[in-house]
Amino acid sequence: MVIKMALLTPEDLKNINKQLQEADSAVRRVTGLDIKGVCEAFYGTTPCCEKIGIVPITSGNGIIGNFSASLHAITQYFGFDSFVTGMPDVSGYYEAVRNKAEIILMADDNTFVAHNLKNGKIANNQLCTGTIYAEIASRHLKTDSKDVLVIGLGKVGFPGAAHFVHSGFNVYGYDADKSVLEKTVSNLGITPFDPDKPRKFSIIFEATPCANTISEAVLSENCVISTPGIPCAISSELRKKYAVELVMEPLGIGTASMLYSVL
Ligand code: NAI
Ligand code: PYL
Ligand code: MG
Repeated sequence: MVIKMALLTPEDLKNINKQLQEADSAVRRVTGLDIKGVCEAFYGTTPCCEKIGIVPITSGNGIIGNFSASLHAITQYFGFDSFVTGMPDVSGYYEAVRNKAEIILMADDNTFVAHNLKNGKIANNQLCTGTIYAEIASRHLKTDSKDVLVIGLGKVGFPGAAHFVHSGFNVYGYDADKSVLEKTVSNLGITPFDPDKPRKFSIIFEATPCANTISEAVLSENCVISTPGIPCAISSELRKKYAVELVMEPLGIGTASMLYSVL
């Protein structure tokens, strides 16, 4: 069975440096640490001049404009030495290893990996993205509440929900697919959230490929919404009305999480 993944567009990745800087500021306001700081604290690792080879992959839907260039910009932003190979696919992989890459970054339509060739560790983007966005939200400095709403329990949302559970949060979960919700309730022991009986949350995590999945009824003033989901889960009107602190960025936070996890 082929598992389909929501694909980025070149448009999503426009001005990636600016998007990263804004996300870094939001993460600092929420947690007191920047993205790097959260990754270092969570994984207990620090980079040590690792060289990263980024390999464009042409299979399936093929090259996404700005994807490799964005990974180059992201890895440089976090202080890594990195390069994009001239050739794609297996030839690119060969080129990366010949040019002394220690970590390989590459993605097809279903799987985006970071593979550390020195220590053998390998990271998956969906797992690392869900985990780090949950970790950021769980560090929200301005709330004592241990209740969190998770919307979207798929490949990114499930590990996010699992991370909240393992960190001692009371997790309320919702997925538009009833069978996914039931499976997650049974696997993680979370509480199913009923949109017809809403309540307010100060921490919300969202991982769906849909817009406007967060209704006004669940928002509290100054709540944190940590969301890798694209497009944005909340309208700009609601965001302003409730002074929502939004942590959202299309590629860099998840990539940082992958890299720190394989160091
Ligand atoms: P997935 O397809 O595995 O899971 C999405 C889940 O959302 C599904 O279970 C689906 O039933 C549910 N869903 C859809 N519409 C919903 C709605 N209106 N309300 C509640 N649940 C709804 O997708 P995956 O891989 O978990 O990705 C989720 C999103 O995260 C996508 O937009 C993807 O592009 C994005 N993503 C972002 C990354 C980043 O670094 N910012 C990294 C990886 C993925
Ligand atoms: C990693 C992202 C986050 C959301 N969706 C995921 C996605 O778009 N994956 C596909 C990546 C394909 C890259 C393409 C290239 O340009 O090398 N094969
Ligand atoms: Mg990201």
